[in-house]
Amino acid sequence: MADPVAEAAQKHPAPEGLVYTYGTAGFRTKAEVLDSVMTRCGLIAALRSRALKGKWIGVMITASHNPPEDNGVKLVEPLGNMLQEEWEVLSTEMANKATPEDVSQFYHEIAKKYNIDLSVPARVAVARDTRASGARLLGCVLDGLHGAGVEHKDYGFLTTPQLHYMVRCLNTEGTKDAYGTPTEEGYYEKFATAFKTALQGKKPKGSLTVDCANGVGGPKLTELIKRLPSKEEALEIFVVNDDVIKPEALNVDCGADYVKTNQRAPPSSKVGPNDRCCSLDGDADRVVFYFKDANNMFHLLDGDRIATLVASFLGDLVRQSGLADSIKIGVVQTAYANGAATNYVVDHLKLKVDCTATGVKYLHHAAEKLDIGVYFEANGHGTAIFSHDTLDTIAKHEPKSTAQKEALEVLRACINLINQAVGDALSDFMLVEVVLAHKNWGPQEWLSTYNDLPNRLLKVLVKDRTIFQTTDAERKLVKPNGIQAKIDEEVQKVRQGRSFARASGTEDAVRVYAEAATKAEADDLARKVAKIVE
Ligand code: 16G
Ligand code: ZN
Repeated sequence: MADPVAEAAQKHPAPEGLVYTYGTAGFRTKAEVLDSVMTRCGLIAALRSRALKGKWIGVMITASHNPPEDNGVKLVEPLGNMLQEEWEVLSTEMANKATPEDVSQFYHEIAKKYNIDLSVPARVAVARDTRASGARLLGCVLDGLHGAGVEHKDYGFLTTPQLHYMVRCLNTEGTKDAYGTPTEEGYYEKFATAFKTALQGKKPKGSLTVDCANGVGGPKLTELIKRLPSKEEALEIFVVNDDVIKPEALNVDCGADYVKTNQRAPPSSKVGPNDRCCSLDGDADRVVFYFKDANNMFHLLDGDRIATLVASFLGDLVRQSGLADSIKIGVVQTAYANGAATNYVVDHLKLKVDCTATGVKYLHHAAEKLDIGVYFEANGHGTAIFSHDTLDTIAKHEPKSTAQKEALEVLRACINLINQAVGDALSDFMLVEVVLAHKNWGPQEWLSTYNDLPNRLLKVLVKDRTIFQTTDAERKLVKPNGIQAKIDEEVQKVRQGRSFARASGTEDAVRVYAEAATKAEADDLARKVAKIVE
C-alpha cells in the first residue's frame, strides 16, 4: 500500500552522519544539508495543525542574520508565537530519523501519542526570505505538506514577522479577536494607518535612514512606505542596503547584527551628524538604531534603549489616559541588558523588571504574564504585548477630559502599531519614531536618558559547551562545579562589576559578558572570566 508520508521522506533522504537540532530559533545551518529537514518540518507542521483541530501553523524559511549560504526553518503557533517546546523536541527527533520508514513510523507514533485524528484537515502557511536556496527548500517543505495531505498557502517572500502576522490573522478571522486581513496589503494597511493615527499630526525631526541588510525587509519596507503619509506630512525615510537581486550581499557589511557586533555603522553609510539610522536583520525581526554625533563619534541605540523609550512612553500614555490604577507595565530583559538600562527602568521609570534566559520565546512568555509587557533583547529582538484584560480595559475606558481623550487615542493607535504576534523591525522602528515625535527628541536626547556601563562580550571556544549549565536566567553557572565562585571573586574586585558565562544556543562556543565602571575594568573582567571558563 502506498505510504505518502514515507514517499515524501524518500524524495529528500537525510544525509548520513549529521545531527540536527531545533535550536533557539529553529533549524539553522548550511542550506545544502537542509532538504530532508524541510520535508520533515512540513510533516510536523501538519501534525501540529491537526493536533489543534486544523488551526493554521506557519513555516518560515530563513536564517535571519546568518551568512548567505546558510538557511533555516522555524514553525509558528496559531497566534503567531514561537513553536511550543514539546514540539521542538518532536521536530528534532523527526529531523534525525534515518529512513523514510522511520519517518512514517514516527509520524504515526506522534499521532497516536497526542490523539491526533489524521483525517481532520491540516492548514499551513509558508513563506521565505530572499536567500538563493529558498526556492529549492520551499519545494522540500511542500513535498512534506503534500505527503501529509495539507491545505496550504504559499505567501512567497515575506519578513518573518509578516508570516507571524498572517498566521495570527488566519486563525482569528471572523472572531472578536480578529487581528487583521491575512494579506500583505492587509499588513501594510494596518500598520500604516496605526502609524499615522499614533503620530496625531506630530512630525518626527529630520529623516530616518533604514539599512535593510540586503534582505527581504528592503522590498517590504518600500511597499510599506507607499502607504505611509507623505514625507511633508510625517517622516522622510531613506531605504539603503535593499539589494535582493544579489543574494550574496545578504547581511554582508550591513544589517543589525553587523552594527551591534562591530559597534559601528555599515561602511557604506553616508549619513551626516545626528542623522537617525536604523538597521534591520536579514528577516526583519530585529532592529537597532544609531547615529554619529558632531565629532563623528558613533552611538548605538540598541534593544535596551528601545525598551526604555517604549516603556516610558506607554507608561506616560497610561497615566495620562487615567488608567494608572488599573494597568501595570513591566519590562522583560535578558542578562545581556546593560546594568544602567535595568537601573533606569527600576529607579527612574519605577517599573518592574523581569530577567529571562536568552531567546525570544522566553521573553515573550514572561511578558504574557504582565498587563503590558515590554520585552527587548539588547540585540534588537522585541516588542510590547497587551494582555486580554488590558485590551478590554483600554477599549472600554471613558476619558474624563480632552487630555485623557488624546492620550487614549494615541495608546489605542500604539496597540495597532505594535505587532502583537512577535517582534517586528518595521513595526518597532515606526513605534520609536512615534515616541521621538511626541517627545520632540532627536537621537541625542534619547541617548542622554542614561549612560551605558562599559561592557565587553567575548566568545570562548571550549571542548564541550554542553557542560556549562546555568540557573537564575543564565546569570549563574551551576556546572562545572566551582566555576561560579571563581567568577564571583573576580566580579567583586571591580567597581559596578557584573559578569556571566553561558553556552551559546546558536554556535559551538561559550559567551562571556562583563560590565564595570570603566572600559578597562570591563575588558579585564571579561578576559579573566574567559580564562576561568577555558
Ligand atoms: C537566536 C534568538 C535570539 C537570541 C540569540 C542568542 C530568536 C528568534 N532568536 O538568534 O533571540 O538573542 O539566538 O544567540 O529567538 P546565542 O545563544 O548564540 O547567544
Ligand atoms: Zn532575524
